[in-house]
Amino acid sequence: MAESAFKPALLVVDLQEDFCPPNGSLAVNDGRSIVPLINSLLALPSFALRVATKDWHPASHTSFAANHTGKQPFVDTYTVVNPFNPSEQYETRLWPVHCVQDTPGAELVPELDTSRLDHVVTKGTDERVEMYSAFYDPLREPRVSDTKLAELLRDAGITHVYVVGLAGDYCVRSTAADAHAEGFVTVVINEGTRAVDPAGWETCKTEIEGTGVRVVGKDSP
Ligand code: VGL
Ligand code: ZN
Repeated sequence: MAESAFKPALLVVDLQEDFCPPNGSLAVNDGRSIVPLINSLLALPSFALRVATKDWHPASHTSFAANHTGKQPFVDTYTVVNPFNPSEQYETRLWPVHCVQDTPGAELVPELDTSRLDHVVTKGTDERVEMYSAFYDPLREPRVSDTKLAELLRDAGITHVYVVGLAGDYCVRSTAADAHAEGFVTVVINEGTRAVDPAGWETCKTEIEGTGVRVVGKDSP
């Protein structure tokens, strides 16, 4: 019988200063506490590929409340419109200014063992569209931005993708959903992530599992 292939990649999502206490503009509760576990994972010989992503916005990015008159971060939403197809639209949450390209807040946290990384992928670089997923933005008709992460993983022969980083309920969730949709067996490591909305994390995990992604951790082996 043919052995089933197992060539895993580790994806470290947006482990950047602006998502971490104490100074991050969009600090996720306890966000920095996941770094030791992630460094241990990065050191495992098991992974065939180790990729980090960086949220990497121009100052003019449409997801910043400050770029919409009278709108409040965390509270208000706005409509993203596909620049190539104005009939494709969706509502999404507005954020404080964060991860502006080439600013200290956009740096990977210094504790992260970046020497283990094979690639760093930047995302959210198009000012016109929100992009939580490390693969592409949610606009599909036609697609607006694509990091080519799927090709990177496929070219390396990756079969399984393990996702950690920030934030569990936004970029980790969207990245994992797209990894699964791209045909990779996809696993989110519960202890390797933290949520913007911790009270909603249990529900969010159930929703993530509903997309075909597994969430594993000490309490759910
Ligand atoms: C993220 C909100 C805005 C994330 C990025 O990395 O989860 N969340 N931009
Ligand atoms: Zn962002």
